[in-house]
Amino acid sequence: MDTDHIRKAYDLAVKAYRELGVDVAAALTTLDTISLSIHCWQGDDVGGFEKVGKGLDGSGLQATGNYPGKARTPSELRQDYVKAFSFIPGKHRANIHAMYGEFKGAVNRDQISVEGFQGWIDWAKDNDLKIDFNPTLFGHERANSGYTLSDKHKDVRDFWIRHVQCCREISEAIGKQLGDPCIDNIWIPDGEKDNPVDRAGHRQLLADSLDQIFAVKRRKECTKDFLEGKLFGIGSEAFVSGSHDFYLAYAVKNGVGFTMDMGHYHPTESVADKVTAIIPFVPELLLHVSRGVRWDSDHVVILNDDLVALAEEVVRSGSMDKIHVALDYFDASLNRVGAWVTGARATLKAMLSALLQPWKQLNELEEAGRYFKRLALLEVLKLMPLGAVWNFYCLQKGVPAGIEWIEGIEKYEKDVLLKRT
Ligand code: RNT
Ligand code: ZN
Repeated sequence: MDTDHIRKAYDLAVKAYRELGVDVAAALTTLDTISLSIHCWQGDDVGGFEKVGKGLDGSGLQATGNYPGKARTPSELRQDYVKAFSFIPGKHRANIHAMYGEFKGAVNRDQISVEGFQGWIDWAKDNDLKIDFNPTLFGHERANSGYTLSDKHKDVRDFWIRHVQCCREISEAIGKQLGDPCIDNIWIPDGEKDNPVDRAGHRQLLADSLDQIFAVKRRKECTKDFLEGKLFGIGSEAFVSGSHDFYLAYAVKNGVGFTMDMGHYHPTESVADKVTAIIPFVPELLLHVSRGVRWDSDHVVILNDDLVALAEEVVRSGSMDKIHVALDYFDASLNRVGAWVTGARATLKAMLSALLQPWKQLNELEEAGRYFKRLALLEVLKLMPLGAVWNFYCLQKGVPAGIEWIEGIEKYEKDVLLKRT
């Protein structure tokens, strides 16, 4: 895109926003502080690199599609990741899962240690990235019952408690080496296809497992724990031990971070509305930005109303410093690197659109009961030149502004991805 044209359009946009009382430069400065945690699992359809313990995947995580070119090795995944980062303006984070460790021999999940992640850490250092982490409690023979931390069998629970402990230690080591707290997000698949008679029993066991896990203290400047609930999964339609309510109560009581995934609620429920309901009562909030189509389908994130509403609530909450934004989706039916970039750019655009609102003025109208003007102004905002500001931001950050990034992805597909057979 013509850079002169981008600058001219930006200058006009700045003036147009100024008329509404919006400081565009200030919005861009804030946008620059937003660091998205970008999920490695979009790159290989939630595969991982393990050599041991593979079990049924009862997790309900379905990456559908068989588009060619998926990353098969750690180096391919990291190469694709770096390519994706090159099209996303700003400084972002890599979010990896325990199953992406690189171990010399067969190391089971209750034995993993930071050595298996040194390749990731060194890569992060080379690319000036920070890392977040997730224990992997699915796709393993010890999870074949459909339960892990809330299984009725002590040996199964103990195995997974050990795994989560290893992961918290790894997260701490990652955070220490990279000089930035590594977010450790715990999600478990536990649940049942049909109605269990003992919901209480599973939930008591889950609380007990978590108590054991968090009894070990980790350095807050190196790692932070988060808990992610869910409504249902494939094979856990009737019951999920770690539901939203369960973890919310647990997180509030125990001062643990809380995660909300946009795909983990009833389709008419607004995750955006939950932000300010929860943020005062938990230490920090992690958002998994996803797109459910009819169900928790984890489609590639796009700039839609749900995403904009979420971004608005994050910005308006006045607690941006307590909110972390991560991406979580996996689509195997199209170019995976392009999927990463599409979702990341959409999320940043949503944030920018929220930052470009005259919040103070809207709030004054609200307090004065001038609801017509509030409504009308919000409608006017929808057609403001957001794209011109976005293009300028990309230019400033040295990433393609217009459609060039799409061509960049297609070139990478031709030169690299389609050569993987
Ligand atoms: C699953 C959760 C969880 C996973 C990742 C891979 O429903 O959303 O966050 O997507 O751990
Ligand atoms: Zn999630």
